[in-house]
Amino acid sequence: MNDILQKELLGSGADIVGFADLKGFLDADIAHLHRSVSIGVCKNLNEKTVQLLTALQKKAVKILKKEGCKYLCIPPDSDRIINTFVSKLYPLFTHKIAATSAGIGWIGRNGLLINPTHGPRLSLATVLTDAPLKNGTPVEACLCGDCKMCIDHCPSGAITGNDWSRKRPFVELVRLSNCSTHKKKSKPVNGKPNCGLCITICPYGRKRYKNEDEALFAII
Ligand code: B12
Repeated sequence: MNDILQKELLGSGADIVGFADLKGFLDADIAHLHRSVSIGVCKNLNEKTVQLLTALQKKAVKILKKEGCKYLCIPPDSDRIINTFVSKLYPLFTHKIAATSAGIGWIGRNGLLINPTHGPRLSLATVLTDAPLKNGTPVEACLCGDCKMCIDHCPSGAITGNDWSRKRPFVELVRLSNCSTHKKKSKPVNGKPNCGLCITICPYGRKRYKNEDEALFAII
């Protein structure tokens, strides 16, 4: 079933698809759905991207349903769908757990999933299921090496410099109050607070800007 899902999702706009077994990492009420399909699109997280990810989840569900499998779609994001049943689902599960477990990437110093090709530019969604999927190989540790660009350029000093690993997955990477306070002060995008410098500056997957100076010049 991996191949069918992969072909359908990649052919419908996904940039990456991965599979994992999350046995032992899920709350009791969803523990029976311990296989995951991670879907990534290399696009900024905005309403259009959320729509695309939701459509891709529906494509996956169609295939899983046809095979008689159970499923649960974890919504891509939270605040764009306030007061719906779906908005209550996102805290159940964070997409990064499925993505690192599927081998899609590691958690970088900027707190984001980093894929070698797309860098931190993937927006993510997950479908949990009981389907008999083959798993990818989990990524065990941060592969940012000596790079400190996101630490040096974060305008709110939010990035702690700690390294993520599967053994210490919840070590503090980003001081969330610094990040949120700065985002509220910065120029809104589509009416929402935004920053994203820790994405733009990351050398992994940086296509638009050739180097650090060019990326910074575009932001300031
Ligand atoms: C709430 C939220 C926020 C909050 C708080 C973030 C937080 N860390 O708590 C705020 C508003 C600050 C925020 C900011 C941003 N967010 Co946000 N956010 C979310 C949301 C809705 C829930 C995250 C959550 O519950 N976090 C709780 C903490 C504990 O978990 P976590 O940091 O997400 O992930 C940890 C675990 O997954 C763990 N882990 C990883 N692998 C494994 C494996 C195992 C076995 C285990 C046990 C654990 C583990 O390591 C991670 C780091 O500690 C998710 C969507 C979702 N459901 O995942 C998007 C999400 C995390 N956000 C996202 C994005 C893009 C952003 C912004 C870039 C938006 C912007 N343009 O500014 C910034 C990034 C700031 C930064 N550098 O972190 C993307 C990240 C994509 C990526 N490539 O990583 C997500 C996944 C949304 C999406 N659908 O793509 N966000």
